[in-house]
Amino acid sequence: MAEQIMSLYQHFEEDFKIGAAINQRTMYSSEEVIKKHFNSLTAENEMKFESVHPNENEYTFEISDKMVAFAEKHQKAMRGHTLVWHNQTSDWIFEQNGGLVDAKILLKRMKDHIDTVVGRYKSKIYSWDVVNEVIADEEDKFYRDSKWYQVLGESFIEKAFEYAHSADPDATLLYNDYNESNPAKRDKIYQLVKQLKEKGVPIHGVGMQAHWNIYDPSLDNIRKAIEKYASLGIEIQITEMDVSMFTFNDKRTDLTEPTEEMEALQMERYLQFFEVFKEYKENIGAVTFWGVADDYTWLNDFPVKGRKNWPFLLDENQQPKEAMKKIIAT
Ligand code: HAH
Repeated sequence: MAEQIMSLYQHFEEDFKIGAAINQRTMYSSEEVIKKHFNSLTAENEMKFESVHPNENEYTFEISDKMVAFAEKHQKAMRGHTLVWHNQTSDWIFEQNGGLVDAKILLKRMKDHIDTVVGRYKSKIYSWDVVNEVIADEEDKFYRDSKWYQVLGESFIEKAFEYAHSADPDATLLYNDYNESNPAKRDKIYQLVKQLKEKGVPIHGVGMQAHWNIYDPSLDNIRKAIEKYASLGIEIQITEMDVSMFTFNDKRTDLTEPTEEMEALQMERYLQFFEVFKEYKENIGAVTFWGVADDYTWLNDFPVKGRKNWPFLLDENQQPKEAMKKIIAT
């Protein structure tokens, strides 16, 4: 008989939700471990702009509806990802008469999108990643140079939050980004959210994507980022956590399984992360992994196509790793 282990989400029930990103395949292939270990779900791709709104007058909700029904059936909370982003967004929204769309029309299209998507899942989705990744990675630059920014300037950010809030006044609305623990980027994210709050924009929190690895970022920088965001009196969610076995610049492709050293480091890091999350449980509403188990992760194609990675607490056989057992035992 398989060894019994307590549930990860039940272990943290008093602290924060434990989430997983699911897709059309993993929601079925991992159904049992999802039921057992997670109480919050995010669609990995299926609610993104290009998935639900391929043409101006065409919304495609078949798959996202299935996911919401799956969450309801298993009594899991559901997060929404994502409304306004520079990636995986249909080209038509930025086009008009063969050129770049004008500001008024782009804003109207954005409003229609947000009204329709947020409205459809009103009271079924507890929190939305309203705006994703608008801060630049370059230290000397504040905003990312996206089509949203080119056409609307920074104003699209507050508009997105206002539209989302009127479509579902009860949803927790987040600004979501990666490299969120890097001090320079952290300070820009902080400035952005602070300015929005001061203007009275309905933003309720920061999503720290947490695409981390077994070496970076340092625990100290993670702690400082959480502290800084928390000082704004907003909610923090860890929205897309994974702990890669490789640093971002390590492009090696020779491994068919993780080394023992990698596994040991990953365990140590996971234990430290969850200790910090516990410390800040008053500020943290949910900790979501960007997948379920090591049998599927987007990192198998990013940043190196076709390279295996093992970033989660459940292994390739969807069995708990030592790290998971230790987390549950503490
Ligand atoms: C995230 N970006 C996105 O929010 C998520 O929607 C996607 O499925 C995976 C990761 C992280 C990211 C990126 O898109 C490009 C470079 C670095 C990090």
